[in-house]
Amino acid sequence: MKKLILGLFLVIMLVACSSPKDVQLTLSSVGDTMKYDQEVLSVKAGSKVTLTFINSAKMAGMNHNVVILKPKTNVKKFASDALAHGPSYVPPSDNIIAYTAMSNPGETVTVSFTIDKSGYYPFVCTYPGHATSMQGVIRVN
Ligand SMILES: [Cu+2]
Repeated sequence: MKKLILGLFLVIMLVACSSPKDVQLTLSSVGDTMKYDQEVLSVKAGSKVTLTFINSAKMAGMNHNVVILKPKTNVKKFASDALAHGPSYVPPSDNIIAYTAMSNPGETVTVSFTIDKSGYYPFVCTYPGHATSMQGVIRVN
């Protein structure tokens, strides 16, 4: 009986430690369009998120990134500020949570970050001309 309890205890500890706090998210662009394949991603607050972005374009000039912003950021204004900050197109801003490198067609880039507070965190591609159609939101709860 004691062994069984100890065994159960170990199983519970293992489950608790293989923490669901590490989360892998994968996002892609859609072919040669200025679109992400998902507009809503969901994670639990406090998760250590590794976001992999696959640039699935084949056409030259279809460069993309993923810039994750604080809730209620004015994305339109942020994207217009970004235009003056090539080649990364990431302007200095307190509203940035994290961002990937600017990817070339066929390239995969990753970024890791942790968000502790629940909310809706917009993400956007800041390559010139893309922000209007290339947006989404990370729902943190
Ligand atoms: Cu883009």
